[in-house]
Amino acid sequence: MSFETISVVGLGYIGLPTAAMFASRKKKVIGVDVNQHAVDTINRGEIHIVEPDLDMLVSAAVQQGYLKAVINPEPADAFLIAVPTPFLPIENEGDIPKPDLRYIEAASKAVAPVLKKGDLVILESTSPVGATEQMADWLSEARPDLTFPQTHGESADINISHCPERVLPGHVVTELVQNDRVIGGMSKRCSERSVELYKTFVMGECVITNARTAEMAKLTENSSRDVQIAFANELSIICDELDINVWELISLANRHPRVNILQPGPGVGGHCIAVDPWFIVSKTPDKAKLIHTAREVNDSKPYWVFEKVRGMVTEFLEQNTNKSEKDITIACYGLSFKPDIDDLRESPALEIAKQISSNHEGPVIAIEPNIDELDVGNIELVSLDSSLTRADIHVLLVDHSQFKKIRLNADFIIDSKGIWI
Ligand code: SAJ
Repeated sequence: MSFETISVVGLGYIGLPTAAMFASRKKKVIGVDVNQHAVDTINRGEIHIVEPDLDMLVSAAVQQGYLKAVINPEPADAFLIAVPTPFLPIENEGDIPKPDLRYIEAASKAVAPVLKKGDLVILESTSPVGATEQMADWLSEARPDLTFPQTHGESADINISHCPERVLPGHVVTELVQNDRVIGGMSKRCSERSVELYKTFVMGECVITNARTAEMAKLTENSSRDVQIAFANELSIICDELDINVWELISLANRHPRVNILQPGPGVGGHCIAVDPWFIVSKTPDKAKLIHTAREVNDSKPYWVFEKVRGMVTEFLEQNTNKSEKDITIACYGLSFKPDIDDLRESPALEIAKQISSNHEGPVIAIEPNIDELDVGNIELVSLDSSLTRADIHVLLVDHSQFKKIRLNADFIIDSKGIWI
């Protein structure tokens, strides 16, 4: 049976581009979101998130009548669940963060009433191992009149798979089409139907496995990156103590044909790499030692940078005995979680700027070329030219392309990305 109508539940950074992509291939797409503002914005042909080229895709899809957004699910042939999987609130400091599956549960319960025999349900949200089976149980509890793969295998009425998204923010539109796709069906038939669905727009290979392996594959990709960045961050701290330029060191080591070290920075931000490894650690806490340590190394890096700034304030005062801390202006260059984006959520740079602002007695200014306003503590958003003349201490936190174009000649610089030293 082919897929005439496709429903995407959760119209965020993954769901909306995916919905628009199916619509661009002339499929009827029903996007579902609990956020009325998002629904209204999309139905006007506009977007509520920042992602290159997505505005044109959504505008065309809505105008041509292939995409509409609604609050409550409607019948469709396939349902893709792309809702957030954050952490549960941490009760005690040092506790291992645990995944919060409430959005998947809510989406399953919302979709269940409109399911019919022959439908395909795909979990796209990054999830701990076992979440797809859990989703299948929620669906089957809500619809005892239908059969599901956990009890009926190949002959089930409803097919269920986990097909994790793996696209890089800022490159979503191209990566959705070009990346290979991991397809983890709960049965062979679930996988085959999922491949058929994704082949609507995916040019990369759709590689079949089971649901648990697909869940672990996504977590492994992001954990691998986290562990590698932790190695670079640990090296940067070691090199600082040994008076070695870590960026020169890494570029030398990377000349070895089998070495490829990533870049140190102020810490790891975003909603994926700093979160997903915990899904492995919380499931197997006694076994996931390296992954756990990498998280701790990366999470502690912003505080290390902050301590370096405090040390530089002391040094400045030792060299300028006529001044007090109140006279020192500190400039933070970059606040987003990675270069050339406007996303400040889960940003180590923003965390460092906040720490500086709440501990420093003098003015704190920030230069963030990708945003127009800032409402954080008493940090003043200024232009690059203004900061270059006003600041006494320059703290580079994000390697935005605008910052790479200049050479800063100043006595007091902390460069967490190695572009000015
Ligand atoms: N970072 C470093 N050093 C590096 C590379 C990155 O400190 O050498 C930092 C960045 O500054 C940022 C953080 O790591 O704070 C994460 O940035 P990122 O570009 O590595 O990744 P994300 O979070 O934007 O997207 C990742 C991608 N995963 C992998 O590359 C394995 C993407 O493909 C996933 O789809 C996405 O997570 C996701 O949604 O899970």
